[in-house]
Amino acid sequence: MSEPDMSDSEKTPGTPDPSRRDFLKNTALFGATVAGLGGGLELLTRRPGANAEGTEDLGELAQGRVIQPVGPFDTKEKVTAYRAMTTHNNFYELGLGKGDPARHAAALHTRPWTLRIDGEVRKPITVDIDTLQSWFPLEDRIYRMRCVEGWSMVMPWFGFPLAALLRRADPTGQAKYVQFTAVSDPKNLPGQRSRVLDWPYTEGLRLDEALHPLTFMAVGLQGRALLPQNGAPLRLVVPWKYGFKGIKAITHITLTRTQPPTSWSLAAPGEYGFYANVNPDVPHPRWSQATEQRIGESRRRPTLLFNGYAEQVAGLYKGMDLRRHF
Ligand SMILES: Nc1nc2c(c(=O)[nH]1)N[C@H]1C(S)=C(S)[C@@H](COP(=O)(O)O)O[C@H]1N2
Ligand SMILES: [Mo]
Repeated sequence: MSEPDMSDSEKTPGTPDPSRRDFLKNTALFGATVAGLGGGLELLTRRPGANAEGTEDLGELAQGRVIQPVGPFDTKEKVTAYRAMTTHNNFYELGLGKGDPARHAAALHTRPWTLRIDGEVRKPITVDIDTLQSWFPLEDRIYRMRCVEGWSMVMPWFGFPLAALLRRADPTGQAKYVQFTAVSDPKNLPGQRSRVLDWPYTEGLRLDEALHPLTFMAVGLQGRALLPQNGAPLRLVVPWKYGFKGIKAITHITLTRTQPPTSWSLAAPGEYGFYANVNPDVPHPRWSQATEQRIGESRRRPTLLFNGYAEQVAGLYKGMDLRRHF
């Protein structure tokens, strides 16, 4: 990964035209009321314009709905503009440039989609994505998101805690880690024809990290179905870690006894560790991590330990040398 191209932050648009608000109100879903109601996501994914191919005009539709910080984990910081969240992306399967994932969104075929959960579990799962979404009450989570390259956003995810899914598979006493694997479709995904990474993209967490209540599976963003560029139809969100841990387009989850390999630490072990906890005091070998560019802001801001979630997660790393386990 390279340092950010700051010209991208110039593309962040302002607030959408208020005259569109009523239209948006009438067509978009309100997550708080959807939570717990079966079929909510079905509506969400079938809403015209919110198709999985990402062919809609994002400028026109701008925002799905205004998400209010109501939950205990929600940040009250200003949510990043929807257009920026959906046009400034890292998703190497769809290309290396920040604008490539949105441009090549149609290359990611998100239906049909099957998720498999196996390994150290008593109840392996093979499930269609639409069925999976109906299993859980869906909730909003407004999280800070910090890329290892030095830029950040505030993103209003919609989905369910990973812990709820893992409990359903009933991990054995031997399970210590969780490995995630992303889509493999070299025929259609332009990035998978290049050798930048060893495909498919893979990531991992320690089981206690995976079960932490902050760890989230997103199926939506700002009240709308996740677009391909953001990792449709299912992506991981671990807000206290660098963004590359948040693997997109997941097809396989396997619980393991030993620490799984991860794409970026295989590609550059000296630069990207397994833990990847956001830490202003542990520089990347090629740049400082002390500050970050919040997309849409003019000035860099200080980076926070564990991306501001230290109170919730510092206990997971008690006694660990965070410089060694970067
Ligand atoms: N499958 C896959 N997941 C991925 C990536 C990728 O290249 N492939 N990039 C990661 C990186 S580096 C970041 S910063 C985040 C970006 O998420 P966003 O584009 O939704 O902001 O996705 C992560 N998940
Ligand atoms: Mo990233």
